[in-house]
Amino acid sequence: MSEETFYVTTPIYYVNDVPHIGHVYTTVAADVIARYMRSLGKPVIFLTGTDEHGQKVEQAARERGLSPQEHCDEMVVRFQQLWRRFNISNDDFIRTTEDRHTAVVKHFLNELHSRGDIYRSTYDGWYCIPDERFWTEKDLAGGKCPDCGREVVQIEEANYFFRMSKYQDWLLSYIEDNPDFIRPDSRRNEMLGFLRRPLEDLCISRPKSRLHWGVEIPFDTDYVTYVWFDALINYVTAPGFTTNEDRFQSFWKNCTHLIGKDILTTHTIYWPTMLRGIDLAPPRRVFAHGWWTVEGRKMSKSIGNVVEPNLLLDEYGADSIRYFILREVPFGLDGDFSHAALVGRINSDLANDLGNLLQRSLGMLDRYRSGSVPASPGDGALGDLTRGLIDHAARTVDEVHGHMEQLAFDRALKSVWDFIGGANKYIDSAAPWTLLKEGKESKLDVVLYCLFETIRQVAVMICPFMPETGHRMFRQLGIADRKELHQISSLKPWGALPGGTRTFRGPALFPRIEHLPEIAMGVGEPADGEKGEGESMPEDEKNRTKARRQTDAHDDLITIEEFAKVQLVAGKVLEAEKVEKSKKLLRLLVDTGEERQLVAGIAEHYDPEDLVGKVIAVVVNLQPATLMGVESRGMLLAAEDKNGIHVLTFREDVEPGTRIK
Ligand code: ME8
Repeated sequence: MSEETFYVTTPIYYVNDVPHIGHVYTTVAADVIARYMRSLGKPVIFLTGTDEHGQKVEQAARERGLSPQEHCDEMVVRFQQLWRRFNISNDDFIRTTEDRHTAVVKHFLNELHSRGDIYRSTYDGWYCIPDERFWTEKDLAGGKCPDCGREVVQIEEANYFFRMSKYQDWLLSYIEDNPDFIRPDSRRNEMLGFLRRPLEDLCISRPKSRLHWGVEIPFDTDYVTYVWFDALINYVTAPGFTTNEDRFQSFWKNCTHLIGKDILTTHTIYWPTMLRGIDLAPPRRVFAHGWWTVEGRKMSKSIGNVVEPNLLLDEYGADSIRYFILREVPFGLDGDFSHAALVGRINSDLANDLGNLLQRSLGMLDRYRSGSVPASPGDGALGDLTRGLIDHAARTVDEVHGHMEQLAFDRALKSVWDFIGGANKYIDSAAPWTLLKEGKESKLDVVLYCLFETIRQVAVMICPFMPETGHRMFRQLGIADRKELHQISSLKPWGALPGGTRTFRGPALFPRIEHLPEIAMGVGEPADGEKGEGESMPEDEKNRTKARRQTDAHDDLITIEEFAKVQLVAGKVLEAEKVEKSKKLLRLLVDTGEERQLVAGIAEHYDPEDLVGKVIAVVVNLQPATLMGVESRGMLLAAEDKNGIHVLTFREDVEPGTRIK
């Protein structure tokens, strides 16, 4: 166990943005590494937040008739709520409009000014209004903004500048001497290349005649601070720079910034030189991950393919998405989000490999040992097969650790899944059913114990990635209250699971998904009347989408026998209530001849009280599913049109359980 601290940050997201899968990616990655480090016993700070100053915020607030602060206070909630739904365990959430932050920004400005590193001069050059960035003539790409490709305007105005150029040589040697500072290597090389050209000074002010919404420059109140200069400082504000020096010093030296590759220059050129200017060391590491596209295309509002994370959560739940985004693509490379790939991972990795290991093991323990884990076997009782499994466990713990230190999330998960595969093979080879038949009771005990210690080790290792699943597994293993058995630090030496633990069989962790859900349809097609940034959908993609829709609508005729497979009955609603923390879901208790719990996405259309006593139509032979942690055994029927959702009800008081044909 190490007392070494760990500090991880995400970018602070623009408060105006609608959170999407890209924001989810960085935040989930930071959450996973924070949870992993806590599980090792390290003191951790995990910081996320919002970037709230600047022209775009001022403008959006004006358009809504609100003050910029009121606008920010409303918008920030979308991020905070989404992070709760994704089980993000941030220790702090910083907003750049908070006093604790603006005070530190002013401290930076005063320090740099008094040291002569901030000076006033006239800026004569190009400016990208939407990006709020100055560019020199040689920066421009074909006369346009090199970052966003939009028009730039020429301006001449007096401003304040940070002497960034002074630190060029220092920064170059710092990056050369510290190969782990910028990760991955491709990004490090990119920045070394960037630094081969002369570094300009950085314009860090905006005159109030153009922009009010920012941190006022303390030594000239006609100006506010450039948003990026303000925003980067959040990373030292939160752990206590100038307010809690001890805490700040102990965490800052172990800071990892997770960012997307879009904001590499600000984090690895501006930021370390700003820190150097006031004698602070750079963060330990800046890791720039890759870019997500959706169904093969750039995410764009005009294409209409921005993946709305709340809809994904309703459909798949937090853990499946968390698993998918970190397993599918090596951290650092670009990735593509597609529903088909996500459903594929859920079915093969989660439902099949992991789900089956747990279900078949719990089933055997129930049948052979009434759900009680046998005592931990002594060393002498272990055969080669079991020794192989135990070695595999130890190897996996080490591999996962090595990968996590490098933020190689996909490899860490692959190691755990190799181990899960090993455990499934162990069952097949050890064949507990044969041991039972042959009366080899003590051998059977060894196999069952080792299987359950294996499952505990798997649960501990996947818990940072899939916290709900990890905790469900702990409950099923009967160790929900034994927090010390949930920690990575409890995996070595092997065998911490106590004999005599009583397990519980629950519903499948991840029910298989047989069809692509409705929200998967139509993704990638331009919204009516809109063209996607000059691109059009490739012909073969159009045809595939069309074919899929036609099949759904008309061609897929079924026989009466096939229809009869769906068991539809009348059910009387006994209870209805909102599912905690969910906007859309209601939990219903329905009498369908037996009491049955359903979860339905109708909370935005029905008051729970209005449903009680109604007789509705229910599919009762649907595989159970768990939504927001609540099990649903069946599905009610409803129609959705432009006015909302209408639950199908009977006018007459039909006897509950009556078959609908
Ligand atoms: O840049 N793929 O905020 P922002 C992967 N406020 N990651 C993506 C992504 C995509 N398609 N789209 C966004 C800002 N991201 C500044 C940051 S920090 C001091 C100030 C993620 O709201 C990725 O982490 O534009 C990227 O760096 C960040 O969102 C940009 O968020």
